[in-house]
Amino acid sequence: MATFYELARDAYARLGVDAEAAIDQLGKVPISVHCWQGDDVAGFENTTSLSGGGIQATGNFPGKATTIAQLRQDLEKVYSLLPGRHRLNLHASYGDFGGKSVSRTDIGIEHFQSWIDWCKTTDIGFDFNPTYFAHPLADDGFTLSNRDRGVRDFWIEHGKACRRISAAAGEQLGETVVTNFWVPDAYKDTPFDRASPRERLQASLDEIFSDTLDPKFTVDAVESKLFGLGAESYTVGSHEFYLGYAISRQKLYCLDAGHFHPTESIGDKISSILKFVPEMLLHVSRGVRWDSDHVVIMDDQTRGIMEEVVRGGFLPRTHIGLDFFDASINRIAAWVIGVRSTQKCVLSALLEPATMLRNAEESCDFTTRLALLEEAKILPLGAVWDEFCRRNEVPTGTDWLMDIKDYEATVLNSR
Ligand code: RNT
Ligand code: ZN
Repeated sequence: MATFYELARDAYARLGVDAEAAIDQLGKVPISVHCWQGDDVAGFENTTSLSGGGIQATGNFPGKATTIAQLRQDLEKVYSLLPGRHRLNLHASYGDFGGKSVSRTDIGIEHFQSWIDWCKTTDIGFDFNPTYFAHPLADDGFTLSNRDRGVRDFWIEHGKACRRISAAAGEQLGETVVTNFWVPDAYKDTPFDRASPRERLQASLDEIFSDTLDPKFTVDAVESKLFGLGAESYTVGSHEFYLGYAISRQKLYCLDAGHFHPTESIGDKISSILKFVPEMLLHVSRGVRWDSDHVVIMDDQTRGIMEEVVRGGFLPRTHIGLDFFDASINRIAAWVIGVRSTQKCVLSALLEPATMLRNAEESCDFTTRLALLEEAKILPLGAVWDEFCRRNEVPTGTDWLMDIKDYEATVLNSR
């Protein structure tokens, strides 16, 4: 008797889709798993400053990681439940500082060596982020665009230090590290002068990037934002600012799904952005009414993003990272749901009847196009997903949940 997967494979084949090829391709798409879901964006610096820029996890689910060892233990659990080889996306505030307080301008590869070693032994990739929040010098809401030269210099030094760490990590791992720059700089209320902070942000970024580093080891991304809590009226690093910056400096543009007007279609931006920048970083997130950073699910927005990436042939130029933080549910399950849902969206895009759709559109047969697009939504994606999990020797369906419930009872509840 044919298996579910074999029946599904045949159903796809009838629409000209090669399910085997989709499985192979999906296995080559790494997801950069964000460290900050594990501890509500706290980090290991023992700072008392607020996150700033509107990033704050809500909820108090028991058992959050409070040490590096616990965070690694949680991440290992996550990776063990994910099909494929993935990456770690680490913030600079998560360094291994050995209980010492190290200025963000003085961080070096030595503070991240244990993370890099851990990535090596667990066979995962590494990405990095300077931390421009949760610091006394970010408390007035401005970092790289601060009107105070001394404050700007501090944050410029931090950016430079982070890029050096990325380059060293990339060299050690033999893989390119993406360094993503996001700054919270913004005003709560309507500013009079919108231009000067942007001039200062541009100059600061130029200074940071003036150090030439080997792009084999690290590349830089810049992340735009519309607004945050307490930063409602004006964000220095807006979409237009960073799009212009990324194009003129040939940097990666980082598109965070929560950083636009709620009704804006993020997917639609991709083919335009990639016309003019070399590569793109995605922060896959889910805004509910605002940039709320809910756990990623298989929704229209995320599917639309992945469809655009796949249809345009942009996978080789797209780095996929996650950006959400929910402390109201089991944090490890949140990670697993977010990554697996992102992968399902990629798979669903890889399984579209692309040739038939393209032909219909080319011949102006929009009736067939609509019919096919509707049919594609109910094709047996789940059977292909389960097969992908099976081949990667990770749980299928919701079997991973039992594992996490067990981890919750034995590990999380005894923290
Ligand atoms: C904030 C940005 C940024 C952060 C992380 C922690 O709105 O999305 O990417 O979430 O750097
Ligand atoms: Zn983001």
